Amino acid sequence: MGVVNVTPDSFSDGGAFDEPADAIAHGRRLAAEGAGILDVGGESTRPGAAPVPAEEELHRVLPVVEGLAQTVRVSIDTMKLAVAEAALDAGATYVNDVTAFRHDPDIAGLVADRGADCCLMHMLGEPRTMQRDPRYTDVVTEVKAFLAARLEFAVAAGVPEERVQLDPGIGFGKTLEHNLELLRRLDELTDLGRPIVIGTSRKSFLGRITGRDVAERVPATIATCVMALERGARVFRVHDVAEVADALKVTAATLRRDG
Ligand code: HH2
Repeated sequence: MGVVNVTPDSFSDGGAFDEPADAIAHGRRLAAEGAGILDVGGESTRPGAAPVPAEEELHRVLPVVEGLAQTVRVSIDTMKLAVAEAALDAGATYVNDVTAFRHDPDIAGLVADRGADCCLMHMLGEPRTMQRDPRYTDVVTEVKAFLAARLEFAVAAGVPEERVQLDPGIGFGKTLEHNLELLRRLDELTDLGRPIVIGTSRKSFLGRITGRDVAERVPATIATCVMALERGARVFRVHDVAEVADALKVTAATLRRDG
């Protein structure tokens, strides 16, 4: 899953693809590099990010979804019903909701009606405040129980289970230790029976360990993706598709030989 942020303030590529034509060209490049799906987002969820009104978010993402969906599978990264609906109308076929249908529970019915796929992600709190002293008794058990409950909610709203993917939400209301523990024990989430999505790309915990700035975190991102594949993750939400795709191909080929 390649990241196409159409935001002025995303933590790693904010402002890089403000013009629809630039974002479309970037998305096409990521698809050529091996992304099977492009995740288009118009609202940053970085810690402390300001919420964006639906009209502004729509204005940012719609031309990009339209421009990409003719040739590539497109996911809309949003927590808003109006944005999800317009993006599906414009050709997107997947809704990536970092609130797992809690912000706008009606997105579940929309996804069900349209036969779309979705990703439900764990987050403790909300982006504005989530990094203020997050606490868990056991982060993996709590994230797993949350994802099981949100899967149940989606299915009760009519979304077929096969359409749902689940994401532990690396960096969303988690300390460095919580992120590392989730990665180390990621295999425990595979009993949920749904594909696991993982988003570590260029995130700040990698900078904390390596001392690197955002643009220099590709090797660190690769290390996490390789470990996550080995522990059962199936979708990798990344900015640097070519580099990660090579690493995953080699990892997958090696694991196949093993088994
Ligand atoms: N991470 C970000 C945004 N959306 N969606 C899922 N499913 N999983 C993630 O880990 C995830 C996500 C944050 O990354 P980015 O889009 O690069 O930054 P920003 O939120 O600042 O736009």
